Amino acid sequence: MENQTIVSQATPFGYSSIAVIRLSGEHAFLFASGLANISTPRKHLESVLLPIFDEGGKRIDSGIFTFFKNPRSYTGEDVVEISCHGNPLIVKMILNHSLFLGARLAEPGEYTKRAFLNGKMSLSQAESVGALIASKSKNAIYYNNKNIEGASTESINTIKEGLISALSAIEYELDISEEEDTLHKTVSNVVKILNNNNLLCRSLISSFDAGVAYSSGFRVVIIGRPNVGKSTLMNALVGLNRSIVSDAAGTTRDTVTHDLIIDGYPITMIDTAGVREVYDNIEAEGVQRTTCEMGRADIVLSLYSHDTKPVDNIDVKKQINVYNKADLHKNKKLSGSDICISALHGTGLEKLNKALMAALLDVGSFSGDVFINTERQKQSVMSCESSILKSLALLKKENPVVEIVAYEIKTAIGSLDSFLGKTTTDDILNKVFSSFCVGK
Ligand SMILES: Nc1nc2c(ncn2[C@@H]2O[C@H](COP(=O)(O)OP(=O)(O)O)[C@@H](O)[C@H]2O)c(=O)[nH]1
Ligand SMILES: [Mg+2]
Repeated sequence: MENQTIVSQATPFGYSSIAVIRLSGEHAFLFASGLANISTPRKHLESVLLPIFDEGGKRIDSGIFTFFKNPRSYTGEDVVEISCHGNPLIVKMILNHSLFLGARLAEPGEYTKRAFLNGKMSLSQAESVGALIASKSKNAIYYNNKNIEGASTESINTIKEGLISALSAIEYELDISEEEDTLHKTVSNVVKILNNNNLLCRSLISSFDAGVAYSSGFRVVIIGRPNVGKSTLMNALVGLNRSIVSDAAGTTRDTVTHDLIIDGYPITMIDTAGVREVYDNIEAEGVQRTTCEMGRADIVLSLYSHDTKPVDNIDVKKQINVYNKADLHKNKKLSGSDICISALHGTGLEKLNKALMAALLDVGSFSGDVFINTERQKQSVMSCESSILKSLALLKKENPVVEIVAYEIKTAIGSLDSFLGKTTTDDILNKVFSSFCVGK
């Protein structure tokens, strides 16, 4: 039963001044009335303080009930939000009473899924709601809000309108016109439209890395031989005594992470056990974790010192070699872009931060103002672009087969529809919404 009334806590589990429980579906008003033991029907946007009872009729709390009449609610269905006291047991009792009345617990992302299915938002807008909740930087919050308001949906619709006009020009050619010179004119017109829309697709595709970087941040991993000063550098960069520093090799056995924000970008700094020969299973696991972190890293800081070399030949996106303990051996000649620091004394860290940001911004720089940030969205725009490029290649030929061009443009339009969620399969929808938290 897809439209069964659902219920769940909308706020995180735990003790707090208030907790919010949300009911959505055909019987939301009825069940809310059952919880409060009232019979009067409520109006849209009515907020009222009511007692709350358990299913045995015993009073357990009181709370503010806010009623949203369909379709003017988040999900497009009747919705009631109940703000009660933030006691997990009270919340559980209210949920139990709702289940007793006939509601069922909401699945992760089910409210937003219903909003999408009821036409309250496109699939990319729904994804932006998830991304907004997960945003780790101010910039991510700004642009996810733009997308919830429809920025990326609008860009996609602009491309779609262009493609539809190209398609109708071609179909007109196929249906009606039989004159050679109008074909020539149509082709040059369509090529212009396709080139323009290809640029728009490119811009969206290139926004992806920056979008992900703003949302989830960058992973910066510190590696190097034992005792080279990795943990000391970690502590100096995050400004905290986060990792244990010791002159005994093998002190850091696990990876230690810390989140910070540099220039608006969220950065997860990761101190590792480093790269070395191992003597026991725990150390082996530590080194294994280092390798795993290097695979996920956006930037690797490879630390070395007067008596060691940077760990090289690693398959990473970007690496900055950092010469540490410069206070001990000041006159070491460094190669090209290496940065010289003393993690212990804090010298050279500003230069290192600058180099780090320059490298990160190179990974994530994008000057546009509309971002896409899910792999699904990127794949849709990429397949649209690929169909546009195929159409353009066909139109370059002396006697283009316009039927095939029409087919390719239709395929491109189909890819945009899947971006918006108009032609998306249940499997993909389930995947999108299952990554949400329960209650959203
Ligand atoms: N003189 C000097 N000693 C350092 C510097 N950085 C770290 N050390 C020392 O090197 C030893 C190992 O440091 P640690 O950060 O634990 O190295 P890790 O094994 O790479 O994490 C400690 O005794 C640190 O105090 C530095 O810039 N100069
Ligand atoms: Mg260490």
